[in-house]
Amino acid sequence: MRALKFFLRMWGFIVGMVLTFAALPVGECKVAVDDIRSAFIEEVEEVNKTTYVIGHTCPDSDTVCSAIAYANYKQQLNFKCEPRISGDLNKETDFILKYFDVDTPPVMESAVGENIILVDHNISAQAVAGIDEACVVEIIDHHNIFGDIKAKNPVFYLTMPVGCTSTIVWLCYRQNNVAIDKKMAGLMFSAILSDTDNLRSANTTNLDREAAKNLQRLATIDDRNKFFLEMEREFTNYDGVSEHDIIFTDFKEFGLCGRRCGWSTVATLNVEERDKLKVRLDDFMGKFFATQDLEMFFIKVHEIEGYTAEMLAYGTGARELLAAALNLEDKNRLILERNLPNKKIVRELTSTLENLRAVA
Ligand SMILES: [Mn+2]
Repeated sequence: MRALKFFLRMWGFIVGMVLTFAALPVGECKVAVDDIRSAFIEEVEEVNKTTYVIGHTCPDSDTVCSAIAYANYKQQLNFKCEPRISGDLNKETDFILKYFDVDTPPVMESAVGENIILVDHNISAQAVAGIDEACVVEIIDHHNIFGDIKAKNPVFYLTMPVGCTSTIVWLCYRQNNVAIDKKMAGLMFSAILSDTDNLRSANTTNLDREAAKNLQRLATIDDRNKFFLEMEREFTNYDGVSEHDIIFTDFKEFGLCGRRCGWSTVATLNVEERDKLKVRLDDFMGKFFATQDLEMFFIKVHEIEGYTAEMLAYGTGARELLAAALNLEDKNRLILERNLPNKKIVRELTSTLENLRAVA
């Protein structure tokens, strides 16, 4: 009972802290976040046992950079903490770590028996193997909560509806007056640009903008747009990469009113690159689609410079459906003058299909 009361009190405190974070200009709150953590964790953490900070599998830049920066933050607060990754780096993250001269963290094969801090995810399907037999002590995240990560101990769970986990990590540094060196600033800055598409995506908040502005200064990056394009140049270089691999770099299967569909998101640098890649992918898909057990296959090829996109669609009626869903006149050239989030397009597709059915 006492433990429960204590937990509830602490929980109220955390919620209060999060609200305070949101309401106050950074730096005005006098209580440190880790005043809470020590009360919770002392009983579950063996002294001298290292806690590993790790992001999701198929790591992206936010997941890797947040793990490194958060481990650094904990180290500065005298916790034994080290970053780990749960898969190979993509080209973008590789560029970022090299640019800021930061070592790639070791890959963790299994979390069994380890103390773990999860960053940038909160479901076991995306977590490192063995997470069910690990001791999760913290979760720092900005995603929807599905809640299938189990912990036998109270956890420090810091989640905020912002565009990037690194924004939350930045807030932890600021809140606790922990110094942010140039390297860590560079990593968090890059992660924010990566997760928010250079602060343009729909999930970008003012807090992300504030964090990016502060971190850009600390990382001594002069031109944000120039840096972002440089960062994406390698990532979107598909020379020597097969069409199959391009399509499956970011691929998801989803249900559209009971139909099995595929969705691939492909990034390119500018309109010329987008047009070139479109021809390549279209040629390939002409044959490849028939080999897939899917009713429809959508590919969104977007370009980073102007933030436009072109949709490719395969399967009976797929182009017509997409044109109707997005109010596009030419079903043979499905251009989005402004890139839309995948979720929004799928929502439009679903409601259009439902309406068509209702009419039929
Ligand atoms: Mn993220």
